[in-house]
Amino acid sequence: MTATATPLTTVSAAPPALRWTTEALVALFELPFNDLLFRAQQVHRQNHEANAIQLSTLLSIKTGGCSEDCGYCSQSAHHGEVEREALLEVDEVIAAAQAAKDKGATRFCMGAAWRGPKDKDLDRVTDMIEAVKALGLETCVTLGMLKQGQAERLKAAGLDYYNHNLDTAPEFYGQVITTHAQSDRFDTLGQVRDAGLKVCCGGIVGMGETRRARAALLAELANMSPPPESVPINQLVPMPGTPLENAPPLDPFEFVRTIAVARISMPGSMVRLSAGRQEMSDELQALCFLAGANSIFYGDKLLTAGNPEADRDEALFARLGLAAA
Ligand code: SAM
Ligand code: DTB
Ligand code: SF4
Repeated sequence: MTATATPLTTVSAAPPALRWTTEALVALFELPFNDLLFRAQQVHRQNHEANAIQLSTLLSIKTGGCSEDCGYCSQSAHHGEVEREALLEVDEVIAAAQAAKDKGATRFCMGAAWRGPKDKDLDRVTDMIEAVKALGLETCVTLGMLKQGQAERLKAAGLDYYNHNLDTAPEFYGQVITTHAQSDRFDTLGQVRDAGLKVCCGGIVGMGETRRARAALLAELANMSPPPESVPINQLVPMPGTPLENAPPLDPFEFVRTIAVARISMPGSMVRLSAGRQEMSDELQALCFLAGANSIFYGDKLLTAGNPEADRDEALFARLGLAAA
């Protein structure tokens, strides 16, 4: 196949939006590895500092017992095996955020195992956001699907980013999640945008999806108008007890290709090398940075899964001449 990968331009009110077809992104995936990485590096350097990495630290503020049946998630009541924990106290969150700041993180991301928050839950979450913001950190929350008015409440509390992933291609979504539809995710993303929040939206690879499905997910993300400011690319962490516990591992080069295609199709976005880093070698992570990843989750825990120790990341950054941004 010839690998032209030129985006289509839609006819609409100015400015014209760039649209990527799944086929164009499949063509990028099919380039020789070196050609793909060269293109990704060019786009990366035209749009970002070449050696800067943004650091976000995660905290699970409410763990387990979620009503949804996402096949990858340890926190689903349908199959998850993690110990449930009620919503944390604001003081516990402040302590964790201060520790993250002291280690060098610039953004603090709070995640809750909810289908969506109740208005009453948001009272405490907005207190958390105000307190974390007051420490001088950027704030991000991921709370599930939002109801009318909730995004505005989060914005008023000082929230910078809302994370809500599309997770996988539309054609694969129903094989992984049955308790909500991808269209529900778009509804929430629309509310987040309308409230003036920045969008963090990405997905998971390594769930047994095809290359075309990976390209279709990236096309959905790249065609959002505007594209998400932050795009987390998670490699499936196979969690015990979940339906995807035994998913066959993805070829590491295919993961690097996914990062490169995300970089090329979303030039201005921060692309985050997200879950799965603990299982990756330093060399594989270096290839991901070369492919255009310029953000990571930093700190020894994701939500329930492990993540590399800060010391290991600092040593890797020093060896690669990368600087925290
Ligand atoms: N409940 C909210 C939701 O689903 O949006 C927020 C928390 S949920 C755990 C946040 C994201 O974590 C999911 O959208 C998914 O992309 C990612 N995730 C969850 N489990 C994962 C796993 N085992 N491996 C990789 N990513 C995972
Ligand atoms: C995202 O895309 N990845 C993060 C964050 N957004 C909330 C979560 C990864 C979760 C990995 C599995 C776990 O820790 O349970
Ligand atoms: Fe619940 Fe989010 Fe896990 Fe799905 S990914 S089961 S919505 S916590």
